[in-house]
Amino acid sequence: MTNLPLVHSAEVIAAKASDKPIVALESTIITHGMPFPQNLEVARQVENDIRASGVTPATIAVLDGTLQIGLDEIQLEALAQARSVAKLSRADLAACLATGGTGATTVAATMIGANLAGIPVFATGGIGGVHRGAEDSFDVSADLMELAQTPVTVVAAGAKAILDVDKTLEVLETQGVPVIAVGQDAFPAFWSATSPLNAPLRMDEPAQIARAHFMRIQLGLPGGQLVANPIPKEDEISAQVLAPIIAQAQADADSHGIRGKAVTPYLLQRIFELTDGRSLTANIALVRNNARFASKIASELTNLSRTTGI
Ligand code: PSU
Ligand code: MN
Repeated sequence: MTNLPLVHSAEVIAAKASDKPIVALESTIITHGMPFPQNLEVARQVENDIRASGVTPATIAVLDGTLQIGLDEIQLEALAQARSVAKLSRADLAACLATGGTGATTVAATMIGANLAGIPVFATGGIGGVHRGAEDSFDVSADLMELAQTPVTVVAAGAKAILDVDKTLEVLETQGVPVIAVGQDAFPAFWSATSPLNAPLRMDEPAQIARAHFMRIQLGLPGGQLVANPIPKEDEISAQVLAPIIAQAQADADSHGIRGKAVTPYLLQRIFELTDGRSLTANIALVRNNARFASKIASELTNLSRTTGI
């Protein structure tokens, strides 16, 4: 481990030294999920939401061949403004580090980094999933398989309606990933608080989610948990409003031959344009909401490990 190019920010080092809770954050949402300068404002806001909860944020990214656990203000700003930054998932992480590259981490790669750094909780907007038409394209995000093997609890606002939510839940079930809705039975659909599908599990208290995370470790089960935290009602865009916009974005992606890892960023950008930016306002609200909830889980997990010594 000693030769791993892993660098912690000063803030994360201080939190670790005093056993304070930490919440990991991904960086692809900054580089590929939102336009500049909103991406930088949101990244800062989300970090501050976590700090305001008495928890330390750790945004994860690869900078010049080092895996950064926590970014300082200058690094965050540089990443938010950088052009053509690589999007790193499980498949890309080692190659980027080995060649001294720079890249933003997806949910999958952020989970790997958080786990290496001993951070059990991670907040984001939405996870990748099974894309519509996956029966032809085979486009299934590596995020789902990561949840099955890396023990990090991920707080997200469900799966985006650009995905096939039914198939995404089926793959998660097959992979043995607990999917836990918060405050409602319905599995949330990112910009919309509900979807026609129920989540397999429901827990309304962060302490329950922390205990379940802990119990998986005690059982020797690999993998994490997906916490599906709905967007606050006042910020949501209804599924009816979104349906034709998503169909349009999908049709545009198909007609432009968008493939592979370019699909998700393309669809997000197209939906941003087609909603005149409303999708971004909703996205910001839900990420902040997830950061606050993840902070509570992280605090509960810290209490649990203090009392149990594990
Ligand atoms: N959802 C968002 N914004 C994003 C992503 C998802 O609202 O930026 C990113 C996350 O980093 C996620 C990735 O892990 O997209 C999934 O990409 P793919 O579908 O190529 O696996
Ligand atoms: Mn994909």
